[in-house]
Amino acid sequence: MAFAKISHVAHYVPEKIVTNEDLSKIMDTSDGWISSRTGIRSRRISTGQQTSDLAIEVARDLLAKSGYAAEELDFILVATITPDSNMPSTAARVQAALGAVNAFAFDLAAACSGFVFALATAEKFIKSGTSQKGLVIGAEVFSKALDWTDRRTAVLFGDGAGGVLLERSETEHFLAEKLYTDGSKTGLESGMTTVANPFYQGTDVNPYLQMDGRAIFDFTIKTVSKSVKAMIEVSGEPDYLLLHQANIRILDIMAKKIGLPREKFLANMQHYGNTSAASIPILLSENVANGTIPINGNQRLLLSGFGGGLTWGNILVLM
Ligand code: 4VN
Repeated sequence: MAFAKISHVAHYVPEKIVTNEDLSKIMDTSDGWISSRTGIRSRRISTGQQTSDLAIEVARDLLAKSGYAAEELDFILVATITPDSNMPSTAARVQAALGAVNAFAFDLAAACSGFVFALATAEKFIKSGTSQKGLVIGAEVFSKALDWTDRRTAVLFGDGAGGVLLERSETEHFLAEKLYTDGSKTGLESGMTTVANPFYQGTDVNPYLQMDGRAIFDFTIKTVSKSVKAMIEVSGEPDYLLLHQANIRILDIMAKKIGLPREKFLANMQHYGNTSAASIPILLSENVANGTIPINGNQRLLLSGFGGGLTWGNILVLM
């Protein structure tokens, strides 16, 4: 029987920091409003770097930390809804940049749940015995999908990438997993970025992210809380919960609803905003780097992604 484990983590964010104060100069908003309603104080914004550029930085760091050669990788999965292009995939661009000639590579689109969905997928390649090791990366340049005249959405998101090296293990590290989708509620969050194509001319397709914030917020509180609680009831209490970083108030409310101490809910959206599929792996990587999460095989981490689709999903992993 083969098992999978996360052996290394890495993240990369663009250099440029855009504060709430900066945003208040280009739209009718304020630091007071953004930070009290969302917890976000600043975000990183790409100046010319594409999603694959961010993902390649993460991939190179994962290889450096592990000591593996690019040729040893069996797969590269990139979770993104802001790919450089649909074809080639962002993952194929990463594969080429690394020279990972033995790896198959593809993108996976599940919005803010993308990293959790991709990690669940990658684990199966290892568990089935068909793959030994590979990279799972969440990467977004969300700034290119935002309507910078819409203060309801533009202030919420940021750019960045994070990822893990997943490899074969003799013991079980994936303790529980459950993924969900409700495609009937897709209108709560949508976006379409390829309107330059004449096919879309004369249609009402909107190129920018649109979000019914209240509805997404309520869905998260009600449905995602319930799913996390259900996992904990069956599989036990985690040491830390790494939830998608959409809004700090979500963490406060979820902690109460689930009945766990708020300190167990890690947060970094203050510095990065909502980075969609990148938010959980950036959070994981930062907390490994600062010593909060030692990779010692004893840390029970509950990863919870939720967002557009609607999609949501939870993984309880031992790291
Ligand atoms: C989960 C959530 C959000 C989200 C929804 C709404 C929202 C984040 C609207 C109300 C506004 C403050 C900001 Cl909860 C987004 C995703 C998708 O990544 C997932 N912020 N807000 C206010 O207070 O008026």
